[in-house]
Amino acid sequence: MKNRELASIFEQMADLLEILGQDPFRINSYRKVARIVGDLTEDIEGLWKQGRVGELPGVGKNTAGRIDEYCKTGRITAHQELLKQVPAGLPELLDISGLGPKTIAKVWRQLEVTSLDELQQVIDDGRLAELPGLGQKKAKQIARGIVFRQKTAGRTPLGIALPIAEDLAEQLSRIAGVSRVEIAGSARRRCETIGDVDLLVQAGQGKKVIEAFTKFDGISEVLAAGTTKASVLLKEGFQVDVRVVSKKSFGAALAYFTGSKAHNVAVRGIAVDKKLKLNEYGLFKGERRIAGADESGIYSKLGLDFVVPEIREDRGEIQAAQNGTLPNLLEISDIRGDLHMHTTASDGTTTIEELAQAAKDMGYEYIAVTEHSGSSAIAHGLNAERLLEQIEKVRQADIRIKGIKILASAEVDILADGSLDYPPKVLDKLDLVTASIHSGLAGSAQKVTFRLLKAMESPYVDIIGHPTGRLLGQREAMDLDMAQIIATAAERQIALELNSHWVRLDLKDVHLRMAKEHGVKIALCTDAHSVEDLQNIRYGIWTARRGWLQASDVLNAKTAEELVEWVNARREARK
Ligand code: DGT
Ligand code: CA
Ligand code: CA
Ligand code: ZN
Repeated sequence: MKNRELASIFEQMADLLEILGQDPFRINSYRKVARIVGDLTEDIEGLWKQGRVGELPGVGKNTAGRIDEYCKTGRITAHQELLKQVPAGLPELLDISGLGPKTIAKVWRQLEVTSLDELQQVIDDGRLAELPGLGQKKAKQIARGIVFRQKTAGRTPLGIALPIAEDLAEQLSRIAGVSRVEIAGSARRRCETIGDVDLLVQAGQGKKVIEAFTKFDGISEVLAAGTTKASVLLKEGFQVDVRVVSKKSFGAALAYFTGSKAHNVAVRGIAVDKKLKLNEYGLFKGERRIAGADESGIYSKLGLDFVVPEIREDRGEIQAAQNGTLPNLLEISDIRGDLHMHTTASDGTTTIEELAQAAKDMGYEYIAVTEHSGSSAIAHGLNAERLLEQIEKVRQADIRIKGIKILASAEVDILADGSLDYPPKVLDKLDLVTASIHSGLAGSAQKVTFRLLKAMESPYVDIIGHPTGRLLGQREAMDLDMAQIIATAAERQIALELNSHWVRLDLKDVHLRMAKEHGVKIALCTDAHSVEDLQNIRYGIWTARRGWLQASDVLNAKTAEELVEWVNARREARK
């Protein structure tokens, strides 16, 4: 689907217009189009072929013409023209968190900054901080944004890379002579971000597979192509490595290229201890191959229980596999409901009914509807009065829709001083309360940790939403004292969220494992803003497994009855 690329072109046009100080009306209209195209569940090219682009809300004649040009030629002239009006090094500055178009315009006009290097210079010599309206604090934030950008550059979120990898694997499997295709590498381990995608193909004739593969749509450059392997660059900007292997070595190659490298090294050490040799072709005793066609044969010949890809990180899994103590990891079927979702009442695009129906179709027993609270003005957060109306709507929907329990909940803002955005008597009307920080995330460790700890003192808070506030590749996690947060959550029996949207995955794997070890319950929620978003739960499941979570560690693996009991235990303590 081209939707994402088209959306980012419109987004960049809006940013460029803003840098150039042009018409706010046009800027807003481009941003709106970007959002609409980005949220679209249908393929924009498909709509275009059917002549239906004009039906999209907010798309006038002008915009429809630009979309038409893009679908025909892959580019938009107006976009190219705008790019010519700013120095070539400016657009990449937009990717730095804490640096928006208005500030970029300032540093360009007033300090003649035209590139990342020059931006770093004016930070270092203090001139950035001296700009009117900037200051030390903002300059520091931008400096951190640059470091963050450099750290994450070149890695793609799993939620972007995996659907593309799955599509490529599907196309590969349709090539004549191909009998098996697997995604390997970090994508198979379901890491939160992917350096490159590794695909493994089982086929007799490597050359033909490679020839067919390098002609796939969506490849912008063939970096290398031989008789058994190829590396290509996709238009999305990341690399894909394909390797063709024989049937008798497929399992050994899959194990090798799944990694992680640290896991492989440790497993090879066990082979050596047993006077065996392990490589990407098989497990060998002298010259004889004793395993290699499948991964399970290799683990079992080494005296290990099978280790699922998500935990192959050399974080204790090998010892557990030797001792027969590997955890029985969480599965999608363990999840009985989703406790974080937004409707049109705040910033979602769907209704309570649609969400409930979709959740029911997924086999869930319950959902909790959680709008934003008043201080999240951009997200149309609800003041107390509107929340009471929304609770009434939830109650009515719950009666109308059979077969699923709909809980009245809210995602309440944690304010600057750590207090909650609704008074106790309003919170008391909710079945469940999630509290989240949405502002001031760049504060010092002391400040942000204090805010969360303060919020956890409230007897009304059941879950802390997206605890660190990070957005993969866009915004750094809050500088929290995680050990203290986890200790307090354990003491007060408050659950921490694993926000399962692939751009958040917050908490992340290692923190989940810490939380589990301290007996803290984790709530796996999608933070859905549309019906489709409910499917993001799969990213949460994988991340939970990477954190060694079992069903017993998960709040929403409880039955509806058990969940209510869990909440009520805290309510009792309030009295
Ligand atoms: P990425 O691409 O950075 O997200 O991470 P991976 O894990 O996919 O790493 P990649 O693509 O460099 O290599 C794929 C797998 O191949 C890796 O997980 C383990 C294996 N591998 C690569 N290089 C080595 C190596 O030098 N030694 C061993 N034992 N395994 C390696
Ligand atoms: Ca890789
Ligand atoms: Ca690779
Ligand atoms: Zn939120």
